[in-house]
Amino acid sequence: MLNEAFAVTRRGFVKGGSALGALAVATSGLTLPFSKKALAIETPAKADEKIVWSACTIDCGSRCPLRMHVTDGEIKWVETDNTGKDIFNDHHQVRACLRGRSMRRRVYSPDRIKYPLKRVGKRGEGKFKRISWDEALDTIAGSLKNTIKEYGNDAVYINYGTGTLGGTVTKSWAPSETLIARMMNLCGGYLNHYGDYSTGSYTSACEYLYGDYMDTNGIDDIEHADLCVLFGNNPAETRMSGGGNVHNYVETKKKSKTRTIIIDPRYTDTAGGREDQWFPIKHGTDAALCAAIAHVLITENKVDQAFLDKYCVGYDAKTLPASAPKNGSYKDYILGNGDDKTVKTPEWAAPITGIPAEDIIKLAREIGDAKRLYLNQGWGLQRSSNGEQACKAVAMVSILRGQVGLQGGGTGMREGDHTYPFVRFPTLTNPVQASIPFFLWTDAISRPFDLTPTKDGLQGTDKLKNPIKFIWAYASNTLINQHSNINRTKKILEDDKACEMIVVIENHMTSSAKYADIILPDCTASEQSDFCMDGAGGMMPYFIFASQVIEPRFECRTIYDMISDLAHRMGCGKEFTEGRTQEEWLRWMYAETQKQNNDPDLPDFDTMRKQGIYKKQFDRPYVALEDFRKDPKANALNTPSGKIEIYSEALAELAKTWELEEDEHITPIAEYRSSFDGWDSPMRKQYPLQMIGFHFKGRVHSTYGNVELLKAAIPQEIWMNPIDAQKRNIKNGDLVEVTSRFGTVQVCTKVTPRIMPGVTALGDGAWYAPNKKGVDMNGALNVLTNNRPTPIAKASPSHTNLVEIKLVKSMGVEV
Ligand SMILES: Nc1nc2c(c(=O)[nH]1)N[C@H]1C(S)=C(S)[C@@H](COP(=O)(O)OP(=O)(O)OC[C@H]3O[C@@H](n4cnc5c(=O)[nH]c(N)nc54)[C@H](O)[C@@H]3O)O[C@H]1N2
Ligand SMILES: Nc1nc2c(c(=O)[nH]1)N[C@H]1C(S)=C(S)[C@@H](COP(=O)(O)OP(=O)(O)OC[C@H]3O[C@@H](n4cnc5c(=O)[nH]c(N)nc54)[C@H](O)[C@@H]3O)O[C@H]1N2
Ligand code: SF4
Ligand SMILES: [Mo]
Repeated sequence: MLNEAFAVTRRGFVKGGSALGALAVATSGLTLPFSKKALAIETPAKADEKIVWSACTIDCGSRCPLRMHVTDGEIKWVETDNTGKDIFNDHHQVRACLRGRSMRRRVYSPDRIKYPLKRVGKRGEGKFKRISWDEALDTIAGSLKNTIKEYGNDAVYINYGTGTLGGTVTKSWAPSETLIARMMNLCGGYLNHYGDYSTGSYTSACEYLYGDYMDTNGIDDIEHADLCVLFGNNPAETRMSGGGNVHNYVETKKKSKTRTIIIDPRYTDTAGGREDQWFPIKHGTDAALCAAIAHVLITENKVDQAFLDKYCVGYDAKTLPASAPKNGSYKDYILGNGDDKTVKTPEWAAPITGIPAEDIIKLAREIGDAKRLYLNQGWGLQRSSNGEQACKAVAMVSILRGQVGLQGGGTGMREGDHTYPFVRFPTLTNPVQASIPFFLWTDAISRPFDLTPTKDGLQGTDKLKNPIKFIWAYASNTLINQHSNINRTKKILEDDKACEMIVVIENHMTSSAKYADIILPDCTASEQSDFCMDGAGGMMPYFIFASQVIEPRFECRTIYDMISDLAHRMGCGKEFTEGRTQEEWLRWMYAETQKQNNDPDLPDFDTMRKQGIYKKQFDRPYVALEDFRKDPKANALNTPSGKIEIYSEALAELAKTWELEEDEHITPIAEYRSSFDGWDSPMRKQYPLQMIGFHFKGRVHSTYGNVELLKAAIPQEIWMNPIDAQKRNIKNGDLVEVTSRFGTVQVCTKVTPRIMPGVTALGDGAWYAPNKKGVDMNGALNVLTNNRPTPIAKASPSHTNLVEIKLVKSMGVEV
């Protein structure tokens, strides 16, 4: 399968968790000498206080150091990075956001799981009794051995979870890079999954177009561009902190004044007065907008023909593969010579996108006139029922303009960053080949033997041999809260004859934890030491040494400790630990990193521990595919042709052989086709409003979602345009009921012209809290979402939703 051939994942590391593989990722650009004297401006500790470096390791796309002030063994307050000169891109400070600074409130939360727990009521009821660690681990080992004996290793599944993505020992994502995977691999393996909630459709689109997961130039590269266009990308919420890309964006924008255009159904915080223009667009229609832009570029002679001829396949007849129909090129599609006989004019795109034709023409001309175009897409538009085509269509604009591999240009994908290679915990190889799409894990419980490669994207096997019988959920709330269509998932999990054992390893009593058979109480990042990284750092990659700040609370144990103990019960304890403690593994990883990076600036282990953070400063923004641009033969892409596949024969083959529904489309070039639950769906009669989700500054998914102070400061609200609100007699702040065909939630409104009419938006990750009738009272997004996967990647279309909204209680005011 094509997906299997590609090695680099979205966060820059090689699939399969090979420690050495991490080093294979190239970094580009020059490094500046690191000033070893980037000394801390010490906040003086009080006499009885100590300050310990820690970190926030949640998956927000950034990574922040925290400096914990501890008195009498208790964290009293939290500050952040205070090292360096605080000059942008001169080892600048990596300042944590409000979430990280409220870490203390998570460590001491009343929701903390204190002891190992065993379910006593029905599954999902949330009734547990305290048991000893020995009983918990014996039960798990017994169940695991039984599952493997009765069914096989492929009946064991490690669910997706990103709660501690930023750790190394504690790393929870990718599942194949966890300590659970290491232990399972020593016991014969587990059922794989491919793809992820973050970038499922995006990754698939990249693989067919560019041959691998692909990013674009650093966002700080707008400095070298004449024009910046951001499609569905909102770093002000999704890449926060002083190390994150919002900082890089804002500082570079201040310096360069590069004209910036935001394309998003919402007027985002990234726009926030800094943008030059905002184009509100109907969700799921970016491919139509991009086709119309392409029409203007082609008819006004603004495409880079030499680039298209040399680096690409299928733009026009010249480079169209022999297997393609004569009128099958991208140019044919745009000019109306394709099978649909439709010319993709701005007038054609206007009613689809909601953007007037004259605005599309103006935008296309600006794009056509920019010598360097920094065009970048977030992952919002790919979380749609036609997400794969939207991604590819957006990238086409950069490709038509010949921007790939140039400083100030880019591939049209999401921003990348310089990285600092760090050797990881080796998690070994999974002997099991079978792999399901990440989004179909519930189907692998409820209808495992129906799943096929051509209908459901099964890989590595033609048929599953077993249903999922045993689930590991480590630092994951995707059992319930974060997976689409909660009401459906609940029913599947409630049957404990189907999936027989669910083990949740958590800090807090989440909605997913309530569906566990055994819960293991984990240490937080504050209760153990680890190296922390994997945040987007722009021109300044860095890593953090988080030291143990306080003793483990209650009976919590570290993941290394508990899985080592379990490995002994499974008969592979020695192989699992290799005789090392957690501290010794940290020393091992650091020594390997020192050896392989050969970086004279890296301090020794003990100095690193004291120093807390190590920053590497590059002198120019990261450029994606720079080598390919310089020499496309020597640095051929991983596509079958080695070139950018505007026309993909692999996709043409899928279109012919895969089983698709009427409203699903696979096309070898980037076409616009609407899909299920789209803006033109017949369902809109009943559910007239589109509802997108978005990643929200108040939380990272569900994490931090139980911090009362954050909830009060940044309340959960559904965004509605005043026109839609007035029609329903709804005012700003009113309590409303939002209903899709999958469920109902209650939430307050934010009535605002910051969202276009016909579209509404709800932040992802509020904690699921159903009342007796099953209506969620917290605005939990996944009560409303569809579990039907996208056509190619079989990924989550979770921003594509149709809803109706009605007033429950008038509490608001006119705006
Ligand atoms: N509708 C809709 N659904 C979505 C999305 C969307 O946009 N819309 N986004 C999707 C995306 S992109 C993602 S990545 C997923 C994220 O889904 P998840 O990976 O489930 O992310 P979180 O909800 O943050 O859950 C992480 C869990 O880790 C726990 N945790 C934190 N720190 C620790 C620790 O130190 N140890 C342990 N054991 N646990 C810890 C937290 O308490 C939390 O329960 O959600 C997906 N779901
Ligand atoms: N604070 C915070 N930060 C986070 C997270 C979080 O939960 N909270 N989650 C982290 C994770 S795991 C991930 S994967 C990333 C997610 O990063 P993204 O996927 O990029 O974030 P989203 O907010 O889902 O989408 C980005 C924007 O796309 C817009 N959008 C939606 N549909 C469309 C469309 O059809 N067309 C266009 N043009 N725009 C559209 C949304 O309004 C939103 O502003 O964020 C990470 N950062
Ligand atoms: S949530 Fe993200 S930006 Fe905020 S402190 Fe944690 S790592 Fe930093
Ligand atoms: Mo994500």
